[in-house]
Amino acid sequence: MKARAAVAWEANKPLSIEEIDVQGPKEGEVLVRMVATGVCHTDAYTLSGMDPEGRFPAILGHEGGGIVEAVGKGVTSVTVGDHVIPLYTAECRQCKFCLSGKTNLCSAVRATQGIGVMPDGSSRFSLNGKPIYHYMGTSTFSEYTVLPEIALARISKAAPLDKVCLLGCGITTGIGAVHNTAKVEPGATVAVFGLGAIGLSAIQGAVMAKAGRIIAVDINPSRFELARQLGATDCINPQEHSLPIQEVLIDMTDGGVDYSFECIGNVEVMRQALECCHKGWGESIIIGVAGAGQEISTRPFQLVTGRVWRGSAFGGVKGRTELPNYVERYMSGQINIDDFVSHNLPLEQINTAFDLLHQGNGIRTVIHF
Ligand code: NAD
Ligand code: AHE
Ligand code: ZN
Repeated sequence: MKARAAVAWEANKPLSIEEIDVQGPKEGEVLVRMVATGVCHTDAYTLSGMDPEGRFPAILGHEGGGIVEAVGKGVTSVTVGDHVIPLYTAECRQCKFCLSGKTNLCSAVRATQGIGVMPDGSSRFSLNGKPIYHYMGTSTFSEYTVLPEIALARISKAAPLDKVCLLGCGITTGIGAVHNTAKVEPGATVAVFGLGAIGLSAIQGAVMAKAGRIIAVDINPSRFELARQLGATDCINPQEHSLPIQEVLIDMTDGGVDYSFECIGNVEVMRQALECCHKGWGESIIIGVAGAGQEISTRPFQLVTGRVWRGSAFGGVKGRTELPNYVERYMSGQINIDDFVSHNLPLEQINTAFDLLHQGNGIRTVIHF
């Protein structure tokens, strides 16, 4: 079938809207009609050419909401008409990772996903006979996309797909990192570095966890209003301080924070986020994705004296099992999504969404098909 899609032909070039060919779902696969998708910083990161897994031409996008259009042979967990959120972290419920009880990372389709193809090694997208790569196993910047059944969360049909699409990445990642990765406890002091959709969601997660103090850090002060509205108790712009930000935070908190979250992808800030943690127990969670070749560093003494570095992918959330409940919590008013949608645009204007993201204008653009 034909579909309108935003194709990334090469790194650092605007996406181009094409009418592509989409092959029907093979065994275990599902064809999804995308209704809406967010644009996450990770899409911009891959488009920038800094992603070691970035392959071109590709159809980017991983924060979608859609409706099942057709199912391949053997598919049992979703049916035509179901509302779904694509999962870049699949959940097969059978692999060593899924059975470990220790992680949400699933190994079933991750290797082929990382090289831009479906589990059988081929792509379902093409233009004039030339294959186009999938991205993160989701490719939500296409009107129609194909995913393995194990990479779909079936959600309530009552939920607005142009809002809950943001649970496909940003909002779930921030909230999940607080609950599943850090396991923030009531009364804890938390610092959040970077106040995009991920950092702001870490703030809402910290409020749910009843953190005592939530310090929001960003160099873009236009982010502070929403941060406060969501529950940040302090907002700090490092550019307004002459001391290194970790020292500022240590002074503010009688020795450092209990938990910090890096939601930027900047390795210097990752160091600051670790070093602002309290001696003996402070934990820093890396959520941000850093470019190819970049490395983190700190004095080992920081770890010897009890600080802990962790990382979090998709907030540690097992998508098929847990995402439907995130949707329910949005529907019952426990999770804020609406305030994160700063712009709505048609697919044809998707490059404007990337411009807005680079300008730090608004939080999330939702693309409508
Ligand atoms: P975003 O661009 O919307 O927000 C990033 C924020 O960081 C902006 O407000 C920006 O002003 C701020 N910032 C930039 N440099 C800073 C600095 N030096 N100090 C303080 N603040 C600074 O991005 P986003 O979509 O919220 O994504 C954030 C990061 O999380 C990205 O690296 C993205 O790739 C990553 N991410 C990771 C996961 C995961 O599962 N681990 C999931 C989603 C996104
Ligand atoms: N391709 C990059 C890694 C990118 C990365 O870390 N992705 C996050 C999700 S970002 C969503 O906005 C993630 O979940 N990672 C775990 C995984 O399995 O990819 C690289 O460096 O190669
Ligand atoms: Zn994302």
